[in-house]
Amino acid sequence: MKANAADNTAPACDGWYYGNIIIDRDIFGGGDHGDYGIALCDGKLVVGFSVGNDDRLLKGNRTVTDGAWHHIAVTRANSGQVRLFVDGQLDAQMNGPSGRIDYRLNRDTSYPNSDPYLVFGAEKHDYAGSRYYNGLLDDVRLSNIVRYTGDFTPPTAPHAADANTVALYRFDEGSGTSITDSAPGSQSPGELKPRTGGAAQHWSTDTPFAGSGTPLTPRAYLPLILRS
Ligand SMILES: [Ca+2]
Ligand SMILES: [Ca+2]
Repeated sequence: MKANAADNTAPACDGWYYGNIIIDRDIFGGGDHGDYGIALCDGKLVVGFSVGNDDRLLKGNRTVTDGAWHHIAVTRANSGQVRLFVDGQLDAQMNGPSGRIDYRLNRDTSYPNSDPYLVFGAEKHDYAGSRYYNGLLDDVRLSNIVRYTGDFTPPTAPHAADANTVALYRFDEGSGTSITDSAPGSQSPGELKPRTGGAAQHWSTDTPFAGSGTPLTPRAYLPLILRS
């Protein structure tokens, strides 16, 4: 991620949904298996996750809205342990509710156009007063293992699409509204939902990796389920 403080002005918060939202995997109302989100509050990352009515928030310590690229990693184990790493350094950790927080496939929902989706750079329901992340994202990887348990050297090249990668968004398209999933099987392609004015404003040539293509100023809807 790369963001400026002046573009992300949410104050300190006690819920990720009050921040400048980077990743929104909310379910309208109670979380079913669970729901989660990542946002910026007072220039720091917050990671929220809930199982049933147990709603928790991990608050980061480092200010990341300094206009520089940062490698961000969030891990969650089935035990409920959550860790946040900024540039390979442990920034915050906590133990929360255990159990799965993924989307329960084929569940009944009154919100089929939002509940099943992983949304980047927006509050998925466009809730009145909500704030969206206003910055760059590149090379977003979702994995089915805990990648990091301690400090690590952040990658200097795009993430590998290995067997534990369940979705990988390179954002190398550079134009248009189709978002490729570079994970094996490419099961979760996304769609850019541009603001008024069109898709071009969401693309940038700025990237943390030399020669790795184009990151996205995000406002994309990325499904984590296959749509028939
Ligand atoms: Ca919810
Ligand atoms: Ca890229």
